[in-house]
Amino acid sequence: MKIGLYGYEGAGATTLFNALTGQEVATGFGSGKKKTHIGTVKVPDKRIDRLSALYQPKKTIFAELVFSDFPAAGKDAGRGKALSNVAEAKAVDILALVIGSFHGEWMSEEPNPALETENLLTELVLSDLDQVERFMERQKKLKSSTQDPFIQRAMEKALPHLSDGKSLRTLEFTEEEMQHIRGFSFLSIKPSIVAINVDEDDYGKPIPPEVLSVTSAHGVEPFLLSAKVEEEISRLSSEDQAMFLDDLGVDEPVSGRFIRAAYDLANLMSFFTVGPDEVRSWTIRKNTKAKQAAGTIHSDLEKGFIRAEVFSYDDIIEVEGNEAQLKKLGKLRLEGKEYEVKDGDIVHIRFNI
Ligand SMILES: Nc1nc2c(ncn2[C@@H]2O[C@H](COP(=O)(O)OP(=O)(O)OP(=O)(O)O)[C@@H](O)[C@H]2O)c(=O)[nH]1
Ligand SMILES: [Mg+2]
Repeated sequence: MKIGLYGYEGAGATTLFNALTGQEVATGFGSGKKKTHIGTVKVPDKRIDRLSALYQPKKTIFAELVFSDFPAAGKDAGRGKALSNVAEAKAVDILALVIGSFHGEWMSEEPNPALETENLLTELVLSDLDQVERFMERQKKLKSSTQDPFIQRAMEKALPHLSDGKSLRTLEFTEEEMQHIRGFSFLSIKPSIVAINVDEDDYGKPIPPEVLSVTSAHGVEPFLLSAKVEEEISRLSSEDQAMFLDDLGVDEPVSGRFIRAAYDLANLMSFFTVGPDEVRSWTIRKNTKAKQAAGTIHSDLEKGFIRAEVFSYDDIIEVEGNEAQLKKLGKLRLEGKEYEVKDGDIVHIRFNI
């Protein structure tokens, strides 16, 4: 899974990227000009630690998230021109929009997070609008028999919606329309988190209602943080971290909270594979069927899928890792390809290729 960070110059995107990934990329207003920074983060999961203690495998592998910190959006670039590296942004699963809501020494004005959020979300809308308009232009030149009716209908709905400045997240598409327009990778339909980057003193205060009205109008999830403190905390030893977090009134560093928010938002969950060689977690969307879930492990497992042997994390913990005991209790199930894998399932795929 990939998460992309966008923000206007000096909003704190790179500072947040450092806090999330533990990297030490240089920060400072205007420092992020061209290059996208990439960092990988293990998805923390206490269940993997427990399973690893039970199975004592040679290797323990956590699911990973890849963060991309895109070059900052230019405030003076003009409407519809602020975003950079749009093709890269289209390739991520989730967007995180970083909004500068703190008082930096270089700032001449009071921060206006509601306006900044609206402006940045509008850039996503304008990028999509541009693409839809260009599509419509091309369509005009084609004979009607060559047009895909699902795409055509979806685009006709999307055009006035985007022209009104609204995000595609808030437009209803049929399942077929959705499938057919997936290839356009529209930005204003991607699950998105708006990270409101506040001063340390404002940590723990509620998000201003005028910001909430913008995020709800665009169908995105607000998330409060203080990037600079988070970056400092991420560099501390774990004992010092605990002390600092306690002072701030939060119970865990930003990365865990942020990753959970992203998981919830994008409807993600984890399943596990266990054994003497490897205990490992995998990320899939909720409601994924066993056969497709097998495909995240290896395409051969999907192609040659026969059955999945499944038991739950809670059950194996209950019998302290004794699979034979689990079998006796009838808690080891055989599931077919249509089975929807659940969060915390431990899965062994039987396949033949
Ligand atoms: N006081 C304060 N300063 C912050 C906060 N977050 C970021 N900064 C500072 O703001 C400056 C800009 O931060 P960056 O993370 O580089 O901002 P950016 O969004 O990546 O913007 P570009 O540098 O233009 O790419 C740095 O000097 C940070 O230390 C914060 O929460 N509070
Ligand atoms: Mg930057």
